[in-house]
Amino acid sequence: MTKDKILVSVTGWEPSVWLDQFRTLTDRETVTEPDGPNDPSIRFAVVWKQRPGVLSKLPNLRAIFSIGAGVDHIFKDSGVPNVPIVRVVADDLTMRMSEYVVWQVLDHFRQGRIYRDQQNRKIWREPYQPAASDLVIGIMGLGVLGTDAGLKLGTLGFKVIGWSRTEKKVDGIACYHGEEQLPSFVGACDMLVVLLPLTPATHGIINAKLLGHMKKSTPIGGSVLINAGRGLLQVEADILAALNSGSLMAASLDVFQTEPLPRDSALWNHPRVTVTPHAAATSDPARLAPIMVRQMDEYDAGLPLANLVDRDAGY
Ligand code: NDP
Ligand code: OXD
Repeated sequence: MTKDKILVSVTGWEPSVWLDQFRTLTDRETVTEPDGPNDPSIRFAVVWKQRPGVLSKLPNLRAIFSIGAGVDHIFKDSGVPNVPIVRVVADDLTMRMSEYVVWQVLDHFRQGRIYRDQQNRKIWREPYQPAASDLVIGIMGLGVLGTDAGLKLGTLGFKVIGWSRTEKKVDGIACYHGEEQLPSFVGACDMLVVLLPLTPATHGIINAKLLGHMKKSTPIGGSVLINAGRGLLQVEADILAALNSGSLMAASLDVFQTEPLPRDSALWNHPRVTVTPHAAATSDPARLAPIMVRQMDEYDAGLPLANLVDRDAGY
């Protein structure tokens, strides 16, 4: 009898970093390709931008695990079978994202750009510094990551508001929801932090129209955009136009329409843009593989899977 297998299809990753973890955690065989079409022994797939079609003919596939919190990478492949899809919800990932958000918010709030420029020019001057409670930080996407980041910003004294698809109640965060409330939500923010998933409904949502709702003047001078959700949420030409017209003061972008960010993108050298290479919250195999194996074991024992993706909503 052949052993049950885990298929690992992770474009952009060195597969061995995942395979090595699974091999220490489970007796299931771990492979990077099925043993021919219709391989009956593959029970679970662990994926990041899986090879297109690789999942389509696996008769005994029980569930797909995304190694990221986002699952848009899975749906780029039209051959995804109708089995449960589990996404990452893990304290480690959440903490990393909250660190990124707090880091960027504090850098803009505490005038990091101005101080770096002053130091380069040996200028000793203290710019006006408002209090955290003077600023409204808006979290666009009040899910697992957005809620944690928002609550942590709240403990630092910022006023925090959030926007989601469905109505929510979160202590300490004033909640908005739905398309209708989007303009008033954006209009109330001094900094906008985007932690939305990429779905047909959110594709290109950070565009000239949305940026046009942002405040022209804020306690730190102007509005700030921070996007660590997905690059295709944003229209980069519109962000550059808003930065250049002054209607957006600064931006921190971790994700881009095309990744890696093309060398000729004007975002690289823009003096008011901070670029990080889709690194806000990395998926650490040593921390995430044990969670996946536990879920596989529980599912095989008849327990339900947690953190399932709603295919209709796309996240
Ligand atoms: P969740 O699914 O927990 O939260 C998503 C949030 O977005 C929810 O509040 C949801 O609303 C809201 N949302 C979805 N669609 C819409 C819509 N059409 N209108 C308004 N709100 C909407 O996801 P996570 O918080 O775990 O992750 C968010 C995203 O962060 C991931 O999808 C991924 O793209 C990105 N990410 C980026 C990383 C990086 O390193 N840059 C690392 C990890 C994740 P509702 O609450 O009503 O469902
Ligand atoms: C994710 C990511 O979705 O790393 O987790 O982008």
